[in-house]
Amino acid sequence: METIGEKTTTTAPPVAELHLHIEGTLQPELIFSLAERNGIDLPYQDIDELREKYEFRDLQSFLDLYYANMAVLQTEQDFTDMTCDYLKRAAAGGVRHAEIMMDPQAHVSRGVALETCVNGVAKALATSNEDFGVSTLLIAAFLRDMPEDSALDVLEQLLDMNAPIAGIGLDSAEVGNPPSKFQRLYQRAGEAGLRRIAHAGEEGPASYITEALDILHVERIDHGIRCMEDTEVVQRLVAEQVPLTVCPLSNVRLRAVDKLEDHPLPEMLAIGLNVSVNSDDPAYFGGYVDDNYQQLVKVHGFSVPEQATLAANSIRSSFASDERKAELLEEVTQWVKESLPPQ
Ligand code: ES4
Ligand code: ZN
Repeated sequence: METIGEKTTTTAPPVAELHLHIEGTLQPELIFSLAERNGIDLPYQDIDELREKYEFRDLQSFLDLYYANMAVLQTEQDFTDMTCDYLKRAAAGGVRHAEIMMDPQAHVSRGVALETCVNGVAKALATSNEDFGVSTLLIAAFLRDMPEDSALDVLEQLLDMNAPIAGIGLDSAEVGNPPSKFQRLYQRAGEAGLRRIAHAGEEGPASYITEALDILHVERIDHGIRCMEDTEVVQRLVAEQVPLTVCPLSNVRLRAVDKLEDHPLPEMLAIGLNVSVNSDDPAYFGGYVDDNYQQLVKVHGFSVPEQATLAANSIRSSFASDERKAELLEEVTQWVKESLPPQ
């Protein structure tokens, strides 16, 4: 705890970041420097003109810009640089473990080799502990607005090349692309011993959450906020303590909720859902995990114990080893001691 003048501030707790798209960490400055390095013409004059595009109406309007900006990622080094930038910034904001999604199909479909994108990200992750004090693992996310056969093809290639992936995820345009479309993909991933997660209930209905659990056999739901529209789904998620990786600033920017004041996270926490706080695409949504915590504290008045519960949920819901989880849970206990005012 720091005291600045009259004001008492707490730093964000040590956390596991469980919902992060590495391509969503591409900052405008890096977009411009990679464009120059790779001789790519951007359809924006300067960083300010690019920033003007960061007003999103919905998920699709964001995805259009997110995929367009990936054009600057060409070489293995580009992917490594982007990943190192994220790790450095995340570590400064209290992230101690990160489970990082990447979208291989978004790169292969524009002519970048699978090895280039996977090896580039994996290279930064291989030394993340030594370099930044962040343990990491990689999750290959598949684009639900593409055919299942494309995902199956890329998964087979990832397995053939022995890619260092711990699991698979499902992202991109949700409505009209239900989890059931990917039954064979998740079956194959399960047979290959991979962990399974999926976005559900971000823009799509609560029934997609149920499908992801029952048809895809996922261990975590990314977002899941629309569970709140169905009491039976909520009861099940509470009973089974299914982890929901919530991204408050993302939900506001993509207009899933009107403003942070209206976000369901406080109620979700109060009724015993297993929720954590994550950044999703921090370069696009105005903040990293610590920024999400800071704004939640400001707008919803989350207490130190409430923040500690969110942090502990993130660690327990991660795919880290039991030893690593114990170590990080101890750090949360320490953070609580340092953050509570002296008795
Ligand atoms: C995403 Cl916020 C969000 N939702 C779905 N897919 C995504 N890919 C990157 N960010
Ligand atoms: Zn996401």
